[in-house]
Amino acid sequence: TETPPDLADIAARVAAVPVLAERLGGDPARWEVREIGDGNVNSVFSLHGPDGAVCVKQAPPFVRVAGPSWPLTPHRAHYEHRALQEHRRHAPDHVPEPLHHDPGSHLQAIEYLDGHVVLRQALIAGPPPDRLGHQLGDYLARTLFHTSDLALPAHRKRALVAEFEGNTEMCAIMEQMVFTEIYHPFHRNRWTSPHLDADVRRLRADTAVLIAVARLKDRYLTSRQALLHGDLHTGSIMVSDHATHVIDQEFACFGPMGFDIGNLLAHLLINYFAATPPARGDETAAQTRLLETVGTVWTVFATRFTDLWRTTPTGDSYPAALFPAGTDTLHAERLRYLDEVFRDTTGFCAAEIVRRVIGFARPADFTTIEDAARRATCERGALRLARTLLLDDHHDIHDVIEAARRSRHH
Ligand code: SR1
Ligand code: MG
Repeated sequence: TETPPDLADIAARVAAVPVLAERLGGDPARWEVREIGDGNVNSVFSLHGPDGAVCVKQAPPFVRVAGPSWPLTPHRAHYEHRALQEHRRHAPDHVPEPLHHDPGSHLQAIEYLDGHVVLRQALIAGPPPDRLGHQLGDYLARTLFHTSDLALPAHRKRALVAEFEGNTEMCAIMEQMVFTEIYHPFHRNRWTSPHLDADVRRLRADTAVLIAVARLKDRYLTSRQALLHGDLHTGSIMVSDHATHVIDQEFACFGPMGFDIGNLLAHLLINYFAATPPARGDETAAQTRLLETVGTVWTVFATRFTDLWRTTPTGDSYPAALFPAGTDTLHAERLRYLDEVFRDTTGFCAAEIVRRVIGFARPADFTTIEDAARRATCERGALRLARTLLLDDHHDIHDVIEAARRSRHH
């Protein structure tokens, strides 16, 4: 009963914006318009003309996959556009160019990423691209450092925080979906039943788990550490042979850096568990590469972030008047800061894994496994990892990688 998208209307709206019409060239009646989105929330189109292409996103006043029965603010398009602008400024190699935003129709146009595919699909089909871990570690370091109090003067930071506080409806989705509704009976939950029924019951009855997750929710609600992407899963990342671009910033808000990093690691690890063979077996080459990528994301993030802090400490929290750039006075303090980000990262990684097994938005890595018993085996391994990440200390990223291996073999 879904209404087919009005492709002619999309073309007409684009034709009315000179900068877009020029980019495409030729007669708008002859542009090739296709719906290309497969995300949960928005409709996405590509438009090709003789001179070029653009990507167009339209935010209907509801959740795309659910339809009008699940209303959702279309103003999410505004926050996505603003986050694209802010993040693009700091990581131009990894964020597509925002070209246009029409607040009236909640329509945005973004650079068309030629030759790219969605990372989740690439990982379901094969190993991670070689440079993925470096590129995403670099993206995270740049976007998170430059939107934090380490880089921004306080007045600018407060203004940005105030601006993104308006994205409340989108944050509320995360607050509910990630930290709350999966831990009690809720009509949108949909785990692999009956295979995982006992696992879900056990998790919900575990007070230590519930407290650990509530602590993370409190952190998501109260921290304004940096401007987050807010939904950094592998469906929000496009890759080509050489490049990696991050899209879909509609959940952008200020929050703890570990929320973005943990989300990304969760989805790399979900793919690792989804490839679990039915019987106990060695890791495949693709799985080994995934774990290496997990390690690289964190180490590149931590190294670049430290370099940025050392060389461009332009923010107000550790004033340059007291801690001049290029000195080593803050060496131990930087390690402590990153330790805290790492603790957040492992926690949010765990929370994201759990919600993707039990909740509404289950990832294709798992759902494309047709055999329910086999799917449950993969998902159970992921839940095992999440539980240990929530409850036990993990000193560094190698501990996390070893915990993933143990959880798969259990
Ligand atoms: C209603 S939105 C469902 C999920 O899809 C998005 O990608 C977010 O992760 C959200 O939780
Ligand atoms: Mg999305």
